[in-house]
Parts: sequence; C-alpha cells; structure tokens
Amino acid sequence: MPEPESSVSFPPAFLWGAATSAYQIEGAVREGGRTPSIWDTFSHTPGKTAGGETGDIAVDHYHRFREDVALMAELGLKAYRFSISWPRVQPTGRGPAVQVGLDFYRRLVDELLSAGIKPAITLYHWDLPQELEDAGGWPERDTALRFAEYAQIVGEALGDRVEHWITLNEPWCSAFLGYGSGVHAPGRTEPAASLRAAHHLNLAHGLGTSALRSVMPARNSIAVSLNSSVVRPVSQDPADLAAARTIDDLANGVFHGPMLHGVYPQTLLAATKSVTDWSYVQDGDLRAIHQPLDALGLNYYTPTLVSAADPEAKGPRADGHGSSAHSPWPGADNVAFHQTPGERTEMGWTIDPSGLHELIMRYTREAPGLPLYITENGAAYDDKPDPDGRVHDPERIAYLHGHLSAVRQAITDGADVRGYYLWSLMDNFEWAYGYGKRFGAVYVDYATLERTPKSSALWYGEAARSGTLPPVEGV
Ligand code: IFM
Repeated sequence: MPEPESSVSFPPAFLWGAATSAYQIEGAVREGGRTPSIWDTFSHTPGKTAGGETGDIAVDHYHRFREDVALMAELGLKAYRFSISWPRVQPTGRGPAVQVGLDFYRRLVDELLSAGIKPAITLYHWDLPQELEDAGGWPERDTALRFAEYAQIVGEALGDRVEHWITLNEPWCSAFLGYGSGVHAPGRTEPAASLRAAHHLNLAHGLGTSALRSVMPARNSIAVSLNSSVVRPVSQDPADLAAARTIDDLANGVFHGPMLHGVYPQTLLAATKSVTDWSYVQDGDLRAIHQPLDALGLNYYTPTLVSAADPEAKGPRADGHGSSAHSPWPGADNVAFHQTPGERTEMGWTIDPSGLHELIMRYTREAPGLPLYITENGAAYDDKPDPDGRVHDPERIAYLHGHLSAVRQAITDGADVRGYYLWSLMDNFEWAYGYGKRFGAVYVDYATLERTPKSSALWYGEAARSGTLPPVEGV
C-alpha cells in the first residue's frame, strides 16, 4: 500500500543542509595571519595521521568557496553548516580579531545569502589555537574564558546576518579523544585531564552562549552539537545494564547533564571518582553552563553496544573511535565494547537508522519543547569515478534514505526536528584517517581538487527541492 503523503513529506520549513568544518576543508593554513591550531601541530607530528596527511591544503575551500557555494545552490541545498577557524580570527587565542580572517567568513556568508542558502556557524570544531594548548589547553579554566571572548568577536561580526549558531561541535571528541585516548589533537593520554577538559568545554559553551546573546539580535538561534551516543547493553543482565549506564554517563550525561539540566549525573561522579574529584567545578559554573538554548544539535552515525567486561580480557577495545592503547572512557575499566551486527560503512561503523530515531525520541522526552536539528549524519564509502568520470554511490543513497526516513518517522511520532545537515558536503580531511575516508556527497579529486557531485548529491538535492525522499532502488 502506498504511504500516505504526510508520512513521506517533510515540513515545508525543514532545513535541508550539508555540513563541513574549517580544518577539514579550508587549507590556506598560513594565509591571512592564521597561526597553527592543535590540529596543525598534531597532523605534522610523525605517526599521528594516516600517511602523515595534514590539512595544509585540504580541499582548498579558502580559495574555492565561491565555486563551492555555487555547487550547493545548483544542488538545491537550503542550508550550510560550516565552522570558523579560531586561529584565523584570533591567532593567539586572545586579544583583538584579525580582520582579514573575519573578512573571509564575511565573504562566505555574503555568498551564501545571495545564493539563498542559510548559513549555520559552528564556533569550535576542534581547531584550538596552539598557543592556548601551550598554556594548558581545555583542561585549564582559562581556555573557557578565552572561548567566550572569541565567541563575542565572531557574534559581533556576523550576528546580524547569520541566524543559526552552534557553540561547540562534539565536545566529547575534544575531551576524550584529545586528552584521553590521544587519537585526536593534542594527543594527550591523561584520563583526569580529559574530565577536566569536558568540564571546561561545558563552561566554554555556557559562557560562549551568554557572550553571543550579549551581542546578537534576540531572533538568532543558539545551539550546541553533541555526538550523543545511543548506548545499548548486550543483555538485560544487571552487570551489562550498569556498563551501559556508565558509558551513557560518559558519552551523554557529562554534557547533557550540565547543559540541559544544570547538574552532573550522580552516577557519573561515582563512576569517575577513582580518576578525578571534580574539585575544578567552581561555585556558579553549573549555573553558567545551564543556559537557555534555542535548539539542540544531534550528530549521529552508529549505536554503541556494550557489556560488562570479562575481567580476564585484555587488549584494545572496539569502540569505533580509533586505535590507541589508551581508553577514551575514564573510569570505565569494567566495560567491554562490541561490534553491532549488520552492514558497515568504510569506517567500520554499523548502519542502523533505528538508533537515530531512538536518539531523537530520547531528547524529545529529555528536553521537551527544544527544537532539534540533526547537525551531522552520513557515511564514508570507497567512492571512485567510473570511466565517464561519474561517481555512483548507491550505498550512500540507501544510507541517507534510511536515516532521513527515521527522522521523518520521529517527526510523525511527535519530535520537533527542524533540519538535517548531511555530513559532509564534500570529501575532506577525516582527522587521524587523513584523506582515506570519503564522507562527501561531492567527490573531490585530491590531485586536481576538482569537485564532482556523486549520485547521492543529486538524490539529496532532489529531496531538498521537493521536501520528500525520492525513491531508492531496492528499498
Ligand atoms: O568528520 C567528522 C566530523 O568532523 C565530526 N563528526 C564525525 C565526522 C565523521 O567522523
């Protein structure tokens, strides 16, 4: 029986977008007074990224942004989420802004607006100015204060024309991959510092939100993008349920708790007590973090399957966050990670749209009344041009169809999801994996930097134009 129209059409104002981040696409790392970020330092350190690849050139978006905006317009995209490079705007992470740096983003915003594409700005997508890391980085409180200053600078410069703002992208990765497992910049492996970093990222979000509000029109929307995990226990055994609780606290509660409810979960404090005493949480911090938000950004790729650990088991854990002898989960020595069954993407991440539906419904209950945006979702595949130069990626189309159907179902089930940003607009620097993992809807030939929309880009553009999901073969 054909589905009734209302269950396949998205709301007319639904934002169909694509996302990127500065270090992954811009290149031009030494232009306009930009200084190194922690990712420049990390990627230039031997052994830290696949093949020693760096974001020096990336996909040269800094010089090709007009072409990229034209491509988005041609595809039919309605919104574009990008991040600002902090060291391009405020090279040492403190003091006055460099106008050349801000001018790049002013031009990008002008170009987007004149193409009818809504810009959405992420202030921090992992490229901390190196000087701030040299002063201690996110484990130090001062970094949060510096972030608020930077947020104010960017808000003053662009707040009149950009309505959608995101303070931080996936602070979990900044804290626990950056300071715990060390697979991300700055590559530190200090469990206690990773929890301090998490708190100061929370504080940065709160202070940054207040700073933005102090300089921007009230109509603007301020959100945060969290890679909120869907944590599932392998069984209902109390030990497995306890393992799932611990990982849920370390993945979700550590950020959602203070940001949405003004508290750290008691179970999180208990699970991490052998690692930290949380004494760096000062009076008034939780109030500062717990700012009213206008929306919540959810980034989703795959669920996390856990059990209680076999005390005899040793060796690296398959938690999907890169390989390191160090765990990104402080205090969770009693937890084992398992591969969720099912088809996987090129990252080895299991494809499971039901997780996205579950996530949306969870935050619909946990933050009633708060509009939700899917600020990242997508898949890496080993895409290659055919002899005619076209790139066919039916797997990505099926992935997008499955996940967008889950979003649509959640809307039918009462969730207020206002938009979806595909990760990513184009192939780019996938952090420690270098250029080997292609997440783009647009193929980039890394030798010539030529852009070619994959078949998924055309499919997604058609969805954006029509507000419905075009049919997919075999689905
Ligand atoms: O490429 C990243 C992005 O920078 C943050 N979220 C996950 C993506 C895929 O790994």
